Amino acid sequence: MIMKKIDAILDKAYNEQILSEAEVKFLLDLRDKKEISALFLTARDLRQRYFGKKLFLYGFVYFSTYCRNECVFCYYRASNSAGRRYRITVAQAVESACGLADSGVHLIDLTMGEDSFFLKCESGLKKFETLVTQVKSNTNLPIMISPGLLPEEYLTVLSGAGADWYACYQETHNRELFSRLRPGQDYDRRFLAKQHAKKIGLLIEEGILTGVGESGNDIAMSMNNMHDIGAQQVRVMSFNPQKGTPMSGWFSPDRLQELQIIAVMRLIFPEKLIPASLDIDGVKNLKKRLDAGANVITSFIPPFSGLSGVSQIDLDINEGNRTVDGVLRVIDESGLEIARASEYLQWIGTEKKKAGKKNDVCETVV
Ligand code: SAM
Ligand code: MD0
Ligand code: SF4
Repeated sequence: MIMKKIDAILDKAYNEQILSEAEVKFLLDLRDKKEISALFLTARDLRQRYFGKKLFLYGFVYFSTYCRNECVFCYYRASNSAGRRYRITVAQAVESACGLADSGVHLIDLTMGEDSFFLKCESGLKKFETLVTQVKSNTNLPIMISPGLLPEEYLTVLSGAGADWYACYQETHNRELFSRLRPGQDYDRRFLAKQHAKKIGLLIEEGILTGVGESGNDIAMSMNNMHDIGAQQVRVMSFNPQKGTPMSGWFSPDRLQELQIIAVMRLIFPEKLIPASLDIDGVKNLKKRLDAGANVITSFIPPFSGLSGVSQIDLDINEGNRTVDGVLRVIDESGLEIARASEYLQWIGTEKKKAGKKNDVCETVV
């Protein structure tokens, strides 16, 4: 009986019909192994339809770990004296990014805490702009920026400097939970920044955390919001408790929850990018994330570069497991292969064109 219901919903998803909120919640609530396997299989089928066996890889350069914010889940929140702080130079960022480019990644993700050094004044913007220009011209790769909330002027300048993506995760689309997770931050400003980025031609990534007190309803609501904002990349990360933070005593959730969210995202957004992040468990569980339908591996970090992760500050980095060579076996075991650089460029080129056309239509209507 229940298998019939599951099959009906999965058939609907396979035929790319819109799933209702109740159906999304039903899939997220599955607990039986066989039933969950059916969900993952459909997710892989849909990934195959749009991406074949091809996987994209993202290098991660956390260039400043200083932050003015107090997100309760984050190791780098301003008041965490345990937090490992550094701000690298443009030359150091270029060196790490070039190493990542040589290793075969398709994109460089330039990430920082909300560091006042870059956000405070005109000279900060100039430095950020130089960083983007230099990393782009030296690696010849697409660039994602993940600097937290940025004013519109910054987005315009950094897009002009060559940034292709703006990543800024809401974490949840439940406003009350947002204000507990990101105290003192404005829900709307964070969401509007992404909308603005999209309007000026940047690709955007939206994301949620799981294991932070969200309900099934909240997750379903996030899927709707991700759909409405038209994010080209959508992610979920399992919460990892961090030393010295208000959530240090919380548990990290069972990974099945994240895997089911990845799979449901694939059903709802079959043609979008969905990461399997090395920043949650290192290389462990990477295969499970790929088996659930992810098609990007993120958070490659060069060993002994002094650079940190976010949720796992050092796990697997110096062991070389967060390198392209370190994950080859898993990619192979998953029956997948690394896409050519030109295939990634083609994907983002097509998405930018689609977004440009939609923006044109919106402007005509307005
Ligand atoms: N400072 C920028 C910002 O907050 O948008 C960029 C940093 S971004 C890499 C930080 C993201 O990592 C958060 O948005 C959150 O989704 C994730 N993250 C941070 N701390 C985490 C934790 N303890 N467990 C899991 N994910 C975490
Ligand atoms: C990751 N550590 O991909 C990175 C980071 C920011 N755009 C991404 C959270 O997991
Ligand atoms: Fe700062 Fe980003 Fe961490 Fe929040 S998640 S404390 S904005 S680095």
